[in-house]
Amino acid sequence: MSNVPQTMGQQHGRRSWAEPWKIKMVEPLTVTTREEREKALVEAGYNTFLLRSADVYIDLLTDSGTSAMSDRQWAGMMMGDEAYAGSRNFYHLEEAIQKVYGYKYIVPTHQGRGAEHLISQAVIKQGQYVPGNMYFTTTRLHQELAGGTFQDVIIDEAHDPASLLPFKGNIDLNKVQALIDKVGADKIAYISVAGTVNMAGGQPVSMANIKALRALCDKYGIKIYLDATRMMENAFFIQQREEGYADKTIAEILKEFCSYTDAAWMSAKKDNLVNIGGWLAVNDWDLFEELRNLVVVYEGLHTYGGLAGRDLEAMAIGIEESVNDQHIRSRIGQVLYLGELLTSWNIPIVQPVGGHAIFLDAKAFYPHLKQVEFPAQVLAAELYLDSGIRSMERGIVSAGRDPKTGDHHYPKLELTRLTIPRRVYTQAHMDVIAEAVKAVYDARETTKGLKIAYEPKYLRFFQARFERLP
Ligand code: PM9
Repeated sequence: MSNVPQTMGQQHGRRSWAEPWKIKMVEPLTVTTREEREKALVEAGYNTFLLRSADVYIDLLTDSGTSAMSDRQWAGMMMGDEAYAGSRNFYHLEEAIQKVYGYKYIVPTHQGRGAEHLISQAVIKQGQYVPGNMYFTTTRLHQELAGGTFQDVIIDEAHDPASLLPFKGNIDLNKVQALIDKVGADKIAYISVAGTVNMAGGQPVSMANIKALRALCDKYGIKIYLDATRMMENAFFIQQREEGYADKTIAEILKEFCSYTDAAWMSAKKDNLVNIGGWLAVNDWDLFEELRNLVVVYEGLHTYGGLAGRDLEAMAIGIEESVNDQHIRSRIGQVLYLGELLTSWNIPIVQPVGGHAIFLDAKAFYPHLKQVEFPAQVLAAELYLDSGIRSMERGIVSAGRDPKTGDHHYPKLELTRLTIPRRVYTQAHMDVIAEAVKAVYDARETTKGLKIAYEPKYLRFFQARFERLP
């Protein structure tokens, strides 16, 4: 672990980091009583996605679309060119993506899953495999809906919350080679690489790993497509942990990483600091033509992709802000601060702390609960009851069912995610969150499980309802 800096201040002696911004506008928070929260939770079927945000105190459901925009971004919103075609904001966005990520051709989409839908439909043929470094809910579903079969090729350590490897998002090249040997390169649609890996705890992929994957794929003519949703955060971990990158900027690292891939899709609602937006970026003209054609069917014209001109402008400015070293340093610094506090109280969390969230290890919280009693869903409910803090289940409920057998997928990781929105909460909020988690941990032995009362067909974690077991 010695090469994994957990305390940002350590690198600079006693000098701490601080947010590279000051607060200009505030939004009051709601404080509720336990009785009110009991009622709200039952009404929401013990699913934090079904709570009204007015009943939430600190909202750690997601870092998606929840960032605070800067004054420059808000000013950019006023410069929205709402022409149906050829809005100047599109060209600004195109330039920003080309400059920062380095890809040639850009297609905007309304958010990440819009981009996932288009690329999956464009390139996956019925019966092909899509190897990836752990599944993500919407990504895998779009790959399956396009006729593909997802195959997990992440290193084994990613499934172990206690493993301290610095790059737990890495792809196991032996697993990729074994799949090529078994099914043949033609049966592989592309390699789906996410940086960082959300479901593994926000764990990064190293530069050495993506380079080695590139070399392997070149041997067989296989494409690498990148889920760039939290790639800025991945670049930060490379800067901090990988030999040879300490003196490089986030911008340099990001561009080098992307250069080993053929295309990317993006949920701009995360790294790019906007409340809505997404994009696809590719280097191949033929694929671009196909995507540019598909986007008009499902999202909107290729110069707006389902977004308003003002949203495109906010995204263009957000991209430039998000690649700033001081921004990333303070963003991840806040996550590490919370992680260190919980670790110092021996609360079981995924280690090392990842980029966007703290992932509580619900199996270790509630060893008396079976996985089908939904320990991570229980933990999210208990945390809300204790303090009005909203988190998200990332375990068996999120994993869904095997489309062939209909049985639950049983992921090794049964986690509850405390996701930190960008530029929104202060260090004092982090202390309050840590103390609430401690209170729930102290009461863990008497906590009961849940059973499913209603289950929707797709992405069940969003809308499923639960009841308490006796
Ligand atoms: N991630 C998250 O909270 C939003 C909703 S939960 C499904 O973590 C990755 C790595 C994501 C992601 C969304 C998407 C989809 C793609 N890749 O939500 O459609 O973390 O913009 O992006 C969520 P959209």
